[in-house]
Amino acid sequence: MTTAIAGDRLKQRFDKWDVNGDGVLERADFEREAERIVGAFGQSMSSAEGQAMLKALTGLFEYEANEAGVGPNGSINEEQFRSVNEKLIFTDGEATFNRVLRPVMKAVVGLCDSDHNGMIDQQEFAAYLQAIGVDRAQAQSAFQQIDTIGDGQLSVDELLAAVRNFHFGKLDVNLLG
Ligand SMILES: [Ca+2]
Ligand SMILES: [Ca+2]
Repeated sequence: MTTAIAGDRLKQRFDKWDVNGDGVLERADFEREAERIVGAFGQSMSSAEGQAMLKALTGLFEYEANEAGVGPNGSINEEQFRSVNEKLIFTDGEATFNRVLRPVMKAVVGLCDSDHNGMIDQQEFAAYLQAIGVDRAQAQSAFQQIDTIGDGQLSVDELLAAVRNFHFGKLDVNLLG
């Protein structure tokens, strides 16, 4: 990995998640982000899929706030965010990363898995990228890179590996939007 890319990508992530633009991350930002993603899929927040995304993202905020030492109603500044996530991505190892991000990626799969087989096929993936605002032209090559098993379906584990690889600078598609 190159540290510069990793640093840029954490900065992008911070800015994206600071939905209300006040320079710190708080619980409300993660609630708004859940609403944004669920809305982009044309689903309601009261659906099971909407509730799963809200729970996953507020759970992620609680993890970040706890690690930053600010408490569940606190706010996380950019330096705290960088330090928590550098540790999570580069120091703690894959098992911890997967434990923290799995609920979010499962919620993503829940939102775009139109045929309910627990995996994302090419068509579902294209709809997903569109919902999170990633250039559709990237969909096919990204799909092939993420589908490491090569069965034409993306599993939650393959998607988690892709999010890690994005932060390591090994993949250019940002699956968290
Ligand atoms: Ca904020
Ligand atoms: Ca599917």
